[in-house]
Amino acid sequence: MRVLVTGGLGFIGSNFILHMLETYSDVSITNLDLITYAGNLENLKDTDRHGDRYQFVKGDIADRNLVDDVVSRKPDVIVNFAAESHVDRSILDASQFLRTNVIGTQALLDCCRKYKIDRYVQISTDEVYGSLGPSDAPFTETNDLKPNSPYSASKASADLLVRAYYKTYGMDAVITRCSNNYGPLQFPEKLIPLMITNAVQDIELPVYGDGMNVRDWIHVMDHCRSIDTVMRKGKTGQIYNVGGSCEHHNIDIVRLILTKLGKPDSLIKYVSDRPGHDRRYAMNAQKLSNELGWTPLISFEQGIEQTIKWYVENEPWWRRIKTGEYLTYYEKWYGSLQK
Ligand code: NAD
Ligand code: TDX
Repeated sequence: MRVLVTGGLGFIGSNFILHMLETYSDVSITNLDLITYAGNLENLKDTDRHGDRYQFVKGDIADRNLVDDVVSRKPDVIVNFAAESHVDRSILDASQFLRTNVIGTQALLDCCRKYKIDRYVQISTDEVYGSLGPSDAPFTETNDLKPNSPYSASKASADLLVRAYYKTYGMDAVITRCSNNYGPLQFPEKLIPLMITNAVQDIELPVYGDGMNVRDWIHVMDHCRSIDTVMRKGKTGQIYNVGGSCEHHNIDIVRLILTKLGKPDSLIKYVSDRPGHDRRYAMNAQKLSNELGWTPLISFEQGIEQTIKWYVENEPWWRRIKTGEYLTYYEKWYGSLQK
């Protein structure tokens, strides 16, 4: 199987590529990635040992000519991870979110159609459904799309385009919508790696609002296995929710990280809330488990332990990232949240 992965230098894409190369000897991967601030060549330095089963192309999914050239090599399947993925950055400026997440998806879909690619997989998110109240049932695939941030609005727009290409042109396309991922190689702007690395650095841990927002956590390898399953066995035109059935309040996650690292709670700093902050996400992934037989394998206790250990052991990886562009962003965003 020849797979074109986009955005494979980011957190989930690079874990997915490593999973595919290590699990199957008959899979080859081309990775198209723009190397934005979130893309890191170091994430895939271990692909050397897979020889010509892994190939990298630097470029923008919104660059039609380039996408046409890459897709004309006729992969069997395209898996689109490439996106601007951080809600807070979308609040500061949504422009790049629309270009990559919407226009980029359209360019991929058009080329997929032109070259009659067998299958297109769109990696989407639980955030397209909006926010739940404390006693609401978890999201199912039939929930309305009610995105609340520029990021989630751009992801919902991409999902609607995928649906339209399936309906209008009969393209073979599937969508996965996953809850919050954590694990090795996650960019330290996201909650879990930010809190781990700030705690190691003995700098304050910024908690938005009252810290009582709820996220449904899943280990990145369980997410990668679900994508592999949907890519191979998913029914055309279908949407599959993916989740860990593992809801936690943000503040509990932050306290757990501090305890595991032997750091004091006094490092916690409550800051102003994220504008439009979704209160709760929870996913019902019954369709995926009943129809395709997927279930998550990694418990949160195991996964968070392994993740903290990974960041502690890979300090040079995140120290290099927490400089330059990242610092400019950090100061601008957290400066705007000081109470
Ligand atoms: P990430 O920000 O870590 O990585 C994104 C990757 O896409 C980077 O390598 C970046 O260089 C690349 N990229 C960005 N713009 C590009 C462009 N125009 N052309 C080519 N490459 C480009 O993101 P992630 O956390 O790995 O998320 C991957 C996908 O999964 C995204 O589509 C995201 O919406 C979705 N998702 C993420 C989560 C999560 O918890 N992180 C949960 C559900 C869904
Ligand atoms: O400094 C922080 N303080 C804080 O309290 C940060 C960065 C986050 N938070 C809160 C906001 C959220 O309630 O933690 C929660 C998680 O925040 P993020 O890590 O930014 O994730 P979230 O906004 O939930 O979105 C994530 O899950 C769905 C990913 O970033 C998306 O790409 C994915 O689609």
